[in-house]
Amino acid sequence: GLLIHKSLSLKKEKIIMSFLLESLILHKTVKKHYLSLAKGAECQVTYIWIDYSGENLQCKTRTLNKEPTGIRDIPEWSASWMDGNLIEVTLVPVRMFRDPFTLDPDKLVLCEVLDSNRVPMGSNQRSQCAKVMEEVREFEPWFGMEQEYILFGLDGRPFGWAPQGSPFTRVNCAVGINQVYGRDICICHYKACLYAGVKICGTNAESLPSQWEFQVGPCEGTEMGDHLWTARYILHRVCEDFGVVASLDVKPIEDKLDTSGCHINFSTKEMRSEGGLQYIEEAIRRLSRRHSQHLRVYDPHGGADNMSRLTSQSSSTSSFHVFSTATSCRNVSVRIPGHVSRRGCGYFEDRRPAANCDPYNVMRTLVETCLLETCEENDDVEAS
Ligand SMILES: *[C@@H]1O[C@H](CO)[C@@H](O)[C@H](O)[C@H]1NC(C)=O
Ligand SMILES: *[C@@H]1O[C@H](CO)[C@@H](O)[C@H](O)[C@H]1NC(C)=O
Ligand SMILES: CC(=O)N[C@H]1CO[C@H](CO)[C@@H](O)[C@@H]1O
Repeated sequence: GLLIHKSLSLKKEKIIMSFLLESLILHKTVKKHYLSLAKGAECQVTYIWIDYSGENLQCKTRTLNKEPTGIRDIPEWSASWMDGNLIEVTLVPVRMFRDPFTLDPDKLVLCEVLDSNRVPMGSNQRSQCAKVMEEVREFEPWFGMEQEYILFGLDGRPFGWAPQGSPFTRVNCAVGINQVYGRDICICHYKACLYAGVKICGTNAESLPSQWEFQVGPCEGTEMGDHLWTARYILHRVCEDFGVVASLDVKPIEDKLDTSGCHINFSTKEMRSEGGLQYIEEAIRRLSRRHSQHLRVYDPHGGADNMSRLTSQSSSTSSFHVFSTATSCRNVSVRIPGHVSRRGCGYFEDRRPAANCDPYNVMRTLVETCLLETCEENDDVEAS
């Protein structure tokens, strides 16, 4: 938020506030001049990493003398890590993208964060995920994820909403200025992701005005998490330019049923081949026995967010308490898309992950339950 000096009168506060808001979002055209300055041989590399909360991203930028041709050309770096104590950590580059903000040859590089013993910090779950993906490499696990988010103005209200709330009813994939707010952000984010090399595969307006979705995939193994986190970074940066905030909170608007999720599609080579439906059904059987274990890792607060999201009051979310599955149905935990059931092979969709989930945790747990662990009995005692 904005810090206003306490001793200012309310009126002055308001004037300064509106001045600050304007200076935050205006004059972006001025920036064009600086971005158009001739480039030398140097390359700006922006290091991106997941912070202690496991939800937010941080970044900082340095100059390299020449353009890196791959991840190996980008050196490790250090950063300070603040989670009550201030410690020094190491940033280890894991995946490189083109920088859609300062353009070629500049790069974005997603990093893992290691402590002084080179152990990943607790909120950095990528290496654990990578280990499991290595174990199941021969299954060729593919993922696709659908990130929902809600835009907020700097006044703290959903972007474009009147103080008394949104006058409009639920819409999905809607068109028209009276139905959707903030399409520019969706479009620019899409373009920026494509430029960067993020495997974004679509976008649409979601069920609340100012709620949007983008999809990333198909990605194999750990790549899924790398591309989704980078797409999130690009979203927050695009929003900075437009003077709005993208919230990945599960339920940022108290009095609305609408929530934001991050559905995940999953398949293996067997599921994608002829006769794959039986492997899909077996995976879903396994998932049904581990409902509460999965909910615990499907949001960053150990399951606390799922309660508010999976109310089963809305037509497109499922119950928090009971695992459910069906074909071409939106209000279930896990669904088999209609076209997959007709074709007899393909993938399934787990609709439970929260918008603020850590994709590395979600993918790892899916793979563990569906491909690695034997869970014959119903060990899901807590869900009932
Ligand atoms: C996931 O599957 C659903 C249902 O078939 C589809 O609509 C969606 O586009 C897929 N998303 C991704 C990211 O693969
Ligand atoms: C999903 O919605 C349909 C129709 O609204 C309803 O008949 C069905 O019981 C719901 N399923 C679950 C699992 O809540
Ligand atoms: C299984 C699970 O994750 N349950 C949690 C979901 O959210 C509620 C409410 O915060 C928690 O009490 C549960 O432990």
